[in-house]
Amino acid sequence: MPTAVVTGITGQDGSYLAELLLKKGYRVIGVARRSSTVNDERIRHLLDDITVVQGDLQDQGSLLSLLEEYKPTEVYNLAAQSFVPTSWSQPALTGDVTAIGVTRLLEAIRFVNPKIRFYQASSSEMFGKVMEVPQSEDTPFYPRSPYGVAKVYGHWITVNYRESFDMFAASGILFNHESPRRGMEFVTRKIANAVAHINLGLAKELRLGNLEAQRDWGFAGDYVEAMWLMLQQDYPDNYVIGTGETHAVREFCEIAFSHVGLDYKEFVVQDEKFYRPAEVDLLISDPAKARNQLKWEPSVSFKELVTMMVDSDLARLKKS
Ligand code: NAP
Ligand code: G4F
Repeated sequence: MPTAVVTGITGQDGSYLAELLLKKGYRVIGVARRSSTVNDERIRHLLDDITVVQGDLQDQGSLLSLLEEYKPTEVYNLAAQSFVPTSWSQPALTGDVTAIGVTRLLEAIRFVNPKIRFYQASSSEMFGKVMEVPQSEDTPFYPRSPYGVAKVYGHWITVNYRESFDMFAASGILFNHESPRRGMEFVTRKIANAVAHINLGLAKELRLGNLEAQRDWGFAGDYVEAMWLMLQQDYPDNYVIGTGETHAVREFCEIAFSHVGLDYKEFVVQDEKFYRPAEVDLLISDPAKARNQLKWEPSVSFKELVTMMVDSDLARLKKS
């Protein structure tokens, strides 16, 4: 039975990846940082099947000892301070976790067993103020937030350990991927949750920032399959993962509200508070390499994603 270590197990992607790896017959070791309250909402249904161990990307020793104890063949680094606005209010923490944390994990692998295959969760935020449209593995980076800057470091240190130490270190440059398990502060979940509240008479408006920003949005469940595929290749590489389509935040609102028979214009209020110091205006992937080499394709359309998220929040609220 192969063993995989997944950092960020309590996050959106950690939960989907754990489900996928269990289905494929892995022993899954999830790494969670210590907190004063239980934070296992997304993985509660998996707790009988996975092992959750304490570890923190800010603590080198914890990473070394968990690799020594569980002897994985694959490590997926999904942990990060991943919310872009927080990276302006906590830039040093974001750098320590999202950038230097990658080095700590790579160092732990190098010391314990350099044959371990490593996946780094890189991001389309690295393209930032885009240098070409669409964005591929060869597009130069121009990050626009401390988060984007930290991810560029994480990407290059992964490439550097591949080249310096011949380690199997892959970097997945994933475009935005969403699901009913997305954190509430990200725009898609914020919209889906607000639509459900408004539809049930529990809220009257939705305050948002820039409605014109465009993103290449896919379904998180599809994207974790690409992570796994990257570690099954003969050689480690960089891969762009996205749908190849882009949509504005405004379109997400339009579809989400109209799904419950409402007009978003009557409920959405633009609020300066949610604008960013520097915006990423347009992201759209060129996923040709993933399609050709990994044989990876997304299975959920934009409209299906929006309606899945609204339906899920409606069902959750009705139940509670
Ligand atoms: P998420 O839901 O925010 O999950 C982040 C995870 O990292 C959580 O489990 C969090 O733990 C953990 N974490 C934070 N700081 C940590 C630390 N110091 N030590 C150990 N764990 C720590 O993010 P996601 O959407 O699943 O994304 C997974 C990864 O992909 C992230 O690296 C993200 O930056 C990257 N990414 C995401 C997208 C996307 O669209 N979702 C696109 C490209 C790249 P707590 O639960 O305790 O907070
Ligand atoms: O949902 P968002 O916060 O995601 P963002 O900034 O694109 O980052 C996400 O995707 C990245 C991949 O490209 C990941 F690496 C990262 O970890 C994260 O998962 O915002 C999307 C867009 C932005 O342009 C933002 O300005 O939505 C716009 N927006 C408009 N109003 C808003 C809001 N975003 C948020 N969070 N809240 C608003 O009220």
